[in-house]
Amino acid sequence: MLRLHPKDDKRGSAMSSYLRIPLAGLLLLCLGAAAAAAEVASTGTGARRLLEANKLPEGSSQSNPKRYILDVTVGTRAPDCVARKVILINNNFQPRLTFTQGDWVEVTVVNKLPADWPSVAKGITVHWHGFSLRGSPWMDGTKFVSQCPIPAGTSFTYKFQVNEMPGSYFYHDHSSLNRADGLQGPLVVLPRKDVPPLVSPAPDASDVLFLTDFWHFTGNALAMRLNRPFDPNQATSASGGWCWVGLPRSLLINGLGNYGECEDVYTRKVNQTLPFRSDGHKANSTDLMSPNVCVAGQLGATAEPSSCKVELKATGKTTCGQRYRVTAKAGKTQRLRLINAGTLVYMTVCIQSHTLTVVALDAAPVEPRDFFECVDINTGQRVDVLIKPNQAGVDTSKSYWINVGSQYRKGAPSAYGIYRYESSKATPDPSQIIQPGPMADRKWNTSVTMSFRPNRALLDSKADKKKSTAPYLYPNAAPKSFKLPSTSISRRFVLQSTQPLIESNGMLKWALDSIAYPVAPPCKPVLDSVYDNPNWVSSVPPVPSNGPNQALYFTPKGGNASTWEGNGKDLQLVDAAGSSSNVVIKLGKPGAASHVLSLRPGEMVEIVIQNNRAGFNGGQFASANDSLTNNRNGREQHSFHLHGHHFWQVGMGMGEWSEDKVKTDYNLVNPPLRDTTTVLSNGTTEDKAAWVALRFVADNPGTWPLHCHIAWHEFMGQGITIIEDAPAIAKAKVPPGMPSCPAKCTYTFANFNPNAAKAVYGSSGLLAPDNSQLP
Ligand SMILES: [Cu+2]
Repeated sequence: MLRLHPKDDKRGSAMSSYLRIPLAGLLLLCLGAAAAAAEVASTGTGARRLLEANKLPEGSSQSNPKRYILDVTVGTRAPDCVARKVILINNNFQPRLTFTQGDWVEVTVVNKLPADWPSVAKGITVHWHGFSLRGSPWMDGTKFVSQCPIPAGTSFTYKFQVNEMPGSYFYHDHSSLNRADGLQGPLVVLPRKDVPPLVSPAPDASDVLFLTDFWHFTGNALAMRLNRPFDPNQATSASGGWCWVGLPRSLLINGLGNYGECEDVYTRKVNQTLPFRSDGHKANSTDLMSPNVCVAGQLGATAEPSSCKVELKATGKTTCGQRYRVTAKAGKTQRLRLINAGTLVYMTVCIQSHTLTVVALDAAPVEPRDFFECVDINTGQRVDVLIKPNQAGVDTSKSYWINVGSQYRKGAPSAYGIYRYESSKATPDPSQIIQPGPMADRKWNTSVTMSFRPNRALLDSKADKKKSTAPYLYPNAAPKSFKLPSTSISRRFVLQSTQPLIESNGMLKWALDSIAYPVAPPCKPVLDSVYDNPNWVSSVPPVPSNGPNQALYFTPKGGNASTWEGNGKDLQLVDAAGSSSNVVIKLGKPGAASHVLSLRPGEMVEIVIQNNRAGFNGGQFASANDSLTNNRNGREQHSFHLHGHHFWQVGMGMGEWSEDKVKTDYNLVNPPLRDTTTVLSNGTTEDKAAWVALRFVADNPGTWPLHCHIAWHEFMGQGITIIEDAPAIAKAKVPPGMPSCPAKCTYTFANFNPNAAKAVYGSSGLLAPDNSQLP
């Protein structure tokens, strides 16, 4: 489906000839937004509604696309009872977008963030999470990979065909931490009427649970503190010291949560009924003042709300105490689209007394599987479930709890919603709340995760002209992407995930093969660099004293597994056990730089992500005299998301990956198809290694990040850019009107400086919760 064009519009100079949307055009778009307001649809009333983004329905052809406008502003809301400034889209918090498969769409993002918004000068982007965007790699919405960000006061229109599987997705900012503040929302792709249904008969009703984790400071203000020296010896009074973001203050279900289960504190009563956390613990003031984890003795600790009582003023209108309710009908099948759009937390979603039938993972259809009460979703993942009628033990005159619990983050909160049968007026009994329990006690382990089977009947369905039907993958009739992974691979990449300290500046990073995203990349998207020069990848500056700029790989066959094909001049492939079947990588000193993985057209590759201990490869300062150093032999779980593709999750396991795992732990026949996967740690102790192996066909020319979807980890550098089929990129047509690039580009932010921070973030240095503006 990639449309190749003669390079007839090749730009003379790299950036200067980008078209900009003329001011007159921008005004017209804004007027369009106002005119569209009357067409906003909702699925409910009051705080329970899921709002649709403004929509200007028209035709759906390339020349007559469906047009949408996302008007990005800031306003005060109290999603979890604590009032603060959040990002709004068309004046709504996290509204839903709905496309239909095969639609041509144009989505105009109007950046109206105010001048005092943290990091407003960095601009914004919108990424279509889970979309492969075949033929439209410039529309991926990734800062400095597919585009430069959209500056405040301007707009950019994303244009593409919804050439995707029907299913559950989301859209979100992919430039900084703005998505923690609300610059995101659910994205549903409806099937065309003539494609086979996901399940038959079709569900009677459908709802979305858009799940997020939420803080009381803005995402960029919190992220700024991650960009200070971790090494106490390198921190100064001007830089301050590194601080972790801490636990989310609440989880939100469709924008509704209750900080510390505070809803009764709003009326001056501490709620001692509903547990604060998934271990059943009830909230107290200590929970509500979860301290910032800062490097000992460093500047930067910031006061947080200390209790509900302090933060909640009885000023009248509030959503406080409200819970999202799914309304179910007796005798009817309900579909729920569960979307974990959090920035940090791995979630377990439970619906009391009900069996959840999983029918799709990350939009990809799976053979249905039943789970009693609970399913797991890591950040970036989607799980579609059916709740079938007439379940044993379910009384349809009652209501039941929905529990969204946190995993892996001890002390992180839960959120509660209500699964209400329409004949029921009562709220469920608090004593009946179910708790998912810690990961170690749960069923959703590696073998369960690997046991999902792709729904081949749907993926393989073909057009039937006699019956006027289209294939499920319409308009992708038979994409190579869905070719089974048993085909032999051409190359295997092994990416070691670690958390090194950078020696030169004492910064803490997350890295792959010891290379983290740079703070200041070249001021040009990677996609444009490859477009201008398909051999650009060979000119990527190497990491100082380290050697590589490209991901390392080896040929897996023919007894040649110890031979590097790639750019590994300073690297060794060390056979730790004296056997070529047990290959590990030894790397040089960690650094922060452009890091790319270049794929040839049409090859099937395997990428292994090895979750190694934080200080692997000598990247830590063993002598650093801070308490956090003691933890640096540990590991954390991560949620790796690949742009531009669904991949076959061919293997997943604990311990160190080795060639032997292909025989013992791989499924090359019918593995799960996903776009986001967990790289586990050992649930309870976090001291054991784990790995995941992915395969896909490089048939989608473009530049596609592979990164941790924990936004804070990504911010700290945990990702790599895949360059796919550079010659085809160079022949593609650049869409007109891409945002122009700033003079200076940063992935992250300048080091902390108290005076500069005050100027940008207000007198407290951060944007604090603001009860005076409670609506
Ligand atoms: Cu991560």
